[in-house]
Amino acid sequence: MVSIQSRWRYLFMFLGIQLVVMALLSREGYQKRVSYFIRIFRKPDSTGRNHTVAGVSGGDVYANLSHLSKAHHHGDEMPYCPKTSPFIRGPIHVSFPSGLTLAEVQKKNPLVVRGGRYRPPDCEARHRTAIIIPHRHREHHLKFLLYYLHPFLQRQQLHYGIYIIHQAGNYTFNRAKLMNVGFREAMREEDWDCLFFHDVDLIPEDDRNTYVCDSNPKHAAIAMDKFGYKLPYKMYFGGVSALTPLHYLKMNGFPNNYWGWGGEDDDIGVRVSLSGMYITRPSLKVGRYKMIKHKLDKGNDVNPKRFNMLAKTRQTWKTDGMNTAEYETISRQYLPLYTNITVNIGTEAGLHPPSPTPPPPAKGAGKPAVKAPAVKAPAEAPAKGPAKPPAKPPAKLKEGHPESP
Ligand code: UDH
Ligand code: MN
Repeated sequence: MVSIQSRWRYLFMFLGIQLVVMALLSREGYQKRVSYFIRIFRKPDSTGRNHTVAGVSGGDVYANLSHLSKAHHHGDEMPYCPKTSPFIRGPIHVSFPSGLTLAEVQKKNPLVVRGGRYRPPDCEARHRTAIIIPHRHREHHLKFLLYYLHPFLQRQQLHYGIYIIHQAGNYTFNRAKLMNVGFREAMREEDWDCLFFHDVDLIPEDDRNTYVCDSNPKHAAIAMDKFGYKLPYKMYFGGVSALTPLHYLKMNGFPNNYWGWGGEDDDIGVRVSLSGMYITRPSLKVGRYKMIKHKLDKGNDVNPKRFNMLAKTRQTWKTDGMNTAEYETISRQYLPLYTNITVNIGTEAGLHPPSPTPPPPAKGAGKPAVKAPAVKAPAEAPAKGPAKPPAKPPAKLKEGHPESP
């Protein structure tokens, strides 16, 4: 016979078990359980690298960074950072959760200061790297890039700054010219020893891909998911590349005349060899990137002149580039996670094409537009002249974007 007392006991036990099961199955509880199991499966070894099992690849880009905030060295006498950062771990897990906000990114990066600058708190960085990002209407991508890039660069113990070069207006996009703007505007602020020219939608997937310069221009984004993690063709130089100020000036920067999508990255690759340098690359294992999926933007139609222009790079590189980049800075904002430089780069017809309507007043800052100290008139697209008809890519330059229209 079961007493009344023990019946009550059974009833309470039953209810208790029910409650526990419900809590475990509730969304949050369930997620916590799952991430607990993922954590115990992913054991860092003595080198600090991630070993992943159960199909989970790559580590958390923020792992181990939090204790940095506590280690504050004061005074001038800081030791140099080690040659290889102890935070480097290898593969990084990249995904794009909905609902991420810039405020969250800011909170996760407490040591990043105004304008998106950072220095390691406990050692003197061996490298000063500026990241130059050409941008228009890609705020959604920018948010993810900042989420991953800040901790990625901190893992490498770099002194770094992030610059967004924002093309004002709706005229056709010009990626390469924005890079010239970025180069000049970044170098005006600090003595950067390396510049990373970086598409907004490419997320590095391995922190051994160090954002420092080589003795020659370096192409970093050699293994993108969209090309099956392979180099699409030998001369490819798009996505993410790294040059010292000397490399950049030696090749006269990037071309100013590629309006719209395509060709400018190949032109830049050709400039490297025309100026007596060569392209270096990390290994395929390390130079891995995920591209956030997107369509071709409005205002960035495929440039039909690109192959004709590419065929002439040998004749044009010295007279079209950094020495002829003309633009007007509209505003410069030192935001918490990056420096935003909004710029008028004009059109194919020049910086101030004759127009029947007066140009709109410069927005932002309220300060007068600062004219770049650039010199000559902008180099125009090759004059109409009797253009030769190679409407196809030069034999050696297979185009790098199979899925482009
Ligand atoms: N960019 C902008 N805004 C634009 C256009 C370009 O910010 O309107 C910048 C941005 O940094 C971007 C970079 O320029 O990452 C290069 O442009 P892209 O991303 O359009 O070039 P991509 O080679 O384009 O990635 C591939 C065409 C996509 C069509 C694929 C359909 N499946
Ligand atoms: Mn892209």
